[in-house]
Amino acid sequence: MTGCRWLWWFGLVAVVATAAVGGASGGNVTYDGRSLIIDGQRKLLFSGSIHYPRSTPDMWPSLISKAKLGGVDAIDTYVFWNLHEPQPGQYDFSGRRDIVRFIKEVQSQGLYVCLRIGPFIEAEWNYGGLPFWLHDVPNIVFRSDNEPFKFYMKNFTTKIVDLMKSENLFASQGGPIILSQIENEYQNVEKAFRDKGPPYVRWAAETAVGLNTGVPWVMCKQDDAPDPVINACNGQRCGETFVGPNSPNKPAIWTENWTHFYDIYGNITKVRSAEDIAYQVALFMVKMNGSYINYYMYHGGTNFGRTASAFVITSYYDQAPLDEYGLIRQPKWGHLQELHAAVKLCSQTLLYGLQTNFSLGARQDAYVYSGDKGECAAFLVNTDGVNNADVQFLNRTYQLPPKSISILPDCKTVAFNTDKVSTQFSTRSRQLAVKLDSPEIWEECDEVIPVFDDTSLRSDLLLEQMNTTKDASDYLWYTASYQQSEDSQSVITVQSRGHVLRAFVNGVLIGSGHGIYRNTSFTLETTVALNSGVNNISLLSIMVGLPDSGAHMERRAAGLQTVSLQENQVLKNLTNYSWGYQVGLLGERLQLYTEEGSNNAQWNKFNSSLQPLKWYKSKFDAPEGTDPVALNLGSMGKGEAWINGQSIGRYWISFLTPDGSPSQIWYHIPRSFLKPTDNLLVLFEEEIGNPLGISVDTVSVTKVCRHVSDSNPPPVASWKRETLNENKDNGRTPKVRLHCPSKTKISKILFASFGSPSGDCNNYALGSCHSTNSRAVVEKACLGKKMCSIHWSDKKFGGDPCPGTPKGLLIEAQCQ
Ligand SMILES: *[C@@H]1O[C@H](CO)[C@@H](O)[C@H](O)[C@H]1NC(C)=O
Ligand SMILES: *[C@@H]1O[C@H](CO)[C@@H](O)[C@H](O)[C@H]1NC(C)=O
Ligand SMILES: *[C@@H]1O[C@H](CO)[C@@H](O)[C@H](O)[C@H]1NC(C)=O
Ligand SMILES: *[C@@H]1O[C@H](CO)[C@@H](O)[C@H](O)[C@H]1NC(C)=O
Ligand SMILES: *[C@@H]1O[C@H](CO)[C@@H](O)[C@H](O)[C@H]1NC(C)=O
Ligand SMILES: *[C@@H]1O[C@H](CO)[C@@H](O)[C@H](O)[C@H]1NC(C)=O
Ligand SMILES: *[C@@H]1O[C@H](CO)[C@@H](O)[C@H](O)[C@H]1NC(C)=O
Ligand SMILES: *[C@@H]1O[C@H](CO)[C@@H](O)[C@H](O)[C@H]1NC(C)=O
Ligand SMILES: *[C@@H]1O[C@H](CO)[C@@H](O)[C@H](O)[C@H]1NC(C)=O
Ligand SMILES: *[C@@H]1O[C@H](CO)[C@@H](O)[C@H](O)[C@H]1NC(C)=O
Ligand SMILES: *[C@@H]1O[C@H](CO)[C@@H](O)[C@H](O)[C@H]1NC(C)=O
Ligand SMILES: *[C@H]1O[C@H](CO)[C@@H](O)[C@H](O)[C@H]1NC(C)=O
Repeated sequence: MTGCRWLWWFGLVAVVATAAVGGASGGNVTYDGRSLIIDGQRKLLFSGSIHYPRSTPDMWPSLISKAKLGGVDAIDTYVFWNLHEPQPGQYDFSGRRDIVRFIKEVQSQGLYVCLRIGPFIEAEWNYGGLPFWLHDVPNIVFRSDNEPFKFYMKNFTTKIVDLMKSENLFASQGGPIILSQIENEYQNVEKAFRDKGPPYVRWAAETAVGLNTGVPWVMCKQDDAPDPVINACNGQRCGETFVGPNSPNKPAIWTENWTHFYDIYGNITKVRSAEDIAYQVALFMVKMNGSYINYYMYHGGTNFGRTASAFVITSYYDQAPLDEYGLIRQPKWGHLQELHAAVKLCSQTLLYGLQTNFSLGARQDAYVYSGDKGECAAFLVNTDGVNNADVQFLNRTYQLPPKSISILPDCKTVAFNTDKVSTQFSTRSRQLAVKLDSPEIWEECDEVIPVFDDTSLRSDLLLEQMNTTKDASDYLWYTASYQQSEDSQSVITVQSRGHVLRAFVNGVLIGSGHGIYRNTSFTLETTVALNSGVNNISLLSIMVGLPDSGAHMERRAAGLQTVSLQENQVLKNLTNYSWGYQVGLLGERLQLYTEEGSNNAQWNKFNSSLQPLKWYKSKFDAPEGTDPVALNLGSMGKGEAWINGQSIGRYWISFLTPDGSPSQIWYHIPRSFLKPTDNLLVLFEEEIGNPLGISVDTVSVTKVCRHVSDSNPPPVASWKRETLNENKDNGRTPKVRLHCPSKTKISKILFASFGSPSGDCNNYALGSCHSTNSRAVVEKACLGKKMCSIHWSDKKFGGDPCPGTPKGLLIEAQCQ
């Protein structure tokens, strides 16, 4: 992961001085110590990562517009080298790879682009984005001062820069790209390259700058990024951890503000709260003078096909502000939108004003910005993670919740507090659309377990897996023909460097094993009955994505390492035996997952036998409507799924998290993969699965909820307007708005309480004060509507239910 982010502050004096010194090369985009400067103006920018190949071109316009609505100014994407140059000199920019189309879509919606070329990107992407053919370039050492690597890196970087230039996409040409990135988090591995590291960093910076894009370059997690390249911070807590730019003339950029963390098989999703994100962003802005913050990811999407790196699940950053399907995730999206709006209200003062900071208490600070025309903006910070704090600021008292920041665009009114979520919450759910539970609609076909005689690739050693498959498949068969003089019980021990093993002897599964993320090695030891005569040993070694990071990726190894048989006291070491190899599955070679290829096999009627390694196929009609579609594979084991010939990714249901549930049950089927009827679904199942449990589901937001109260007032998005209208309604007046997304309407009020409801939208109950009119008032205002607004006043609810008590209004509604 990596990203582009900055945030910085400079006093007026410093501003004038640094602006004169100026920073980077570049026609219309430059920078100073405070921020990027676009067409002469300092900019405070929020950016969101959206990776074009992790969604489909028909999703791009809506993802970008939702990001824009969320207050994002720039879209950040990596460039995925191995998608674009699958063979040396052969380029592919079609379909999901159409980066020019993606950038033009961003441009047409008026947003900027941060282009993170890498071209090593990590990104939880297969081989960190490097094409596997690089592995076979003689004498290559990746990401080092190594001529072969530098040749190909420069070649591809130039190709991309030239492509962007030919389409006039750099800001210096009138295009949207304001920033580019070279390399990625190199400092993490630099030491391993000893004296070959620093010259490589210098070379990478010089090469990038020499491409004359006219816009600045960043390196993230590279504290010593050479001038004029800007060093940027990646992480969840750049507000606390960033060392800062390495020159006073460079702005503070946060390239990857992780909105949570990617998921791997076996881990429980760690959700990062909207409150924590907002706190760290605001802190970065004031403490680090940050002026550019990128959310990694704003939309994560899907690792289609075999693009996920080792042990990374198919769904990518589903917890981001836009979820895997592109649906708005609330309250995260809305809370950040309000943060952006509050910051934008004061951005001129922040960028051009004079900053002072002073203490408001033991663990409370004020950061105040003042402009030369009397403008004033303040951020009040409470770093105490446990206690509320009442602070005095300019003769007023403010209550700051634990670990929170209040933003006062006029130094008086709190437009936003990072800990107070008053935006709408929403609940996403899946509805069953098509059941595939009837045996008649399924056909199946056994994958052939090859024996030694079937193989043509031979070696007297156990071959390294990646070097053998060239990543053409996850699967590599190691076969041996083992002669035995009499029937016996033996113990077979197989050591593997990764990732998964399914061992067969004479066509029967005798055991399976697998490694885990970042510890991919494991040993399988099991007893096996051997016949007298020839025994066919067939070991299927399976990868779950190539590595994506670390020094010397070109030397990493996977696949079987040693094989031995122990019979009574006799050890037979088969490691240097005569092995025969088959790369990939027969079904893959025949392309059983395509309409045409599926005719290459004799399919049988479904039978529920407990035989592993099976292909299954069925057909289904697309669910009506436009809601996103997902395949529920909860009844399956491990494998891959295809829709109309396109892989929707690997699935691994049987790898449970510590709480006993699969890491991912639903697998996104983009609408554009579907036809109205007769969609071909093909699965390859390695274990024992039950396809009759599979269903095609739709995904939508079915419930919305909102909670506002005297201490948690409505949002800032309309802050200015509402301040102006303040007198129209008595006191706490702004309206509480509720709205159902896409084509749904409010069909039912699930809860409504004007009074002192307890808890929040995640967990609420009636409090001691409750207006009995609550439900009736809310139903009248909302039922049957897409959106409703309710004045939040005693009058509206027929009188004050409990004079003197602070009040709130909590509504939960069903959308249908
Ligand atoms: C931020 O800017 C202010 C005002 O110019 C300066 O005093 C402060 O040292 C800067 N902070 C950092 C972390 O650079
Ligand atoms: C950007 O800079 C170029 C040359 O430096 C100039 O020709 C062009 O007019 C500038 N564009 C804008 C929008 O200022
Ligand atoms: C990349 O290398 C190929 C030869 O492998 C060469 O034909 C091509 O011109 C190079 N492209 C660039 C942009 O250097
Ligand atoms: C997975 O969980 C382990 C144990 O909680 C944790 O140390 C690790 O950081 C997690 N990895 C990822 C990628 O989330
Ligand atoms: C102002 O902020 C800087 C940077 O966070 C900090 O080092 C300094 O102690 C603060 N000054 C006061 C008076 O709080
Ligand atoms: C705060 O109050 C004091 C005393 O009432 C007054 O002298 C001072 O001007 C006030 N300061 C501001 C910023 O309003
Ligand atoms: C890869 O395989 C080739 C033969 O196909 C062999 O010459 C080479 O040494 C192998 N490289 C590695 C790293 O295993
Ligand atoms: C081993 O494979 C050979 C070749 O396919 C086959 O003829 C033989 O029956 C197999 N032996 C066992 C014990 O399955
Ligand atoms: C990696 O896995 C192996 C086998 O499961 C285990 O013995 C070893 O302790 C693990 N290493 C680490 C660092 O967790
Ligand atoms: C078998 O031979 C390999 C290669 O020499 C060795 O690494 C391994 O330890 C041996 N296995 C046993 C059980 O002795
Ligand atoms: C297996 O072959 C390797 C490499 O040729 C050799 O180093 C090792 O000693 C051999 N092991 C046995 C058990 O023969
Ligand atoms: C990073 O983003 C998270 C939310 O994604 C936010 O809480 C945090 O404050 C941000 N950090 C910085 C330094 O921008």
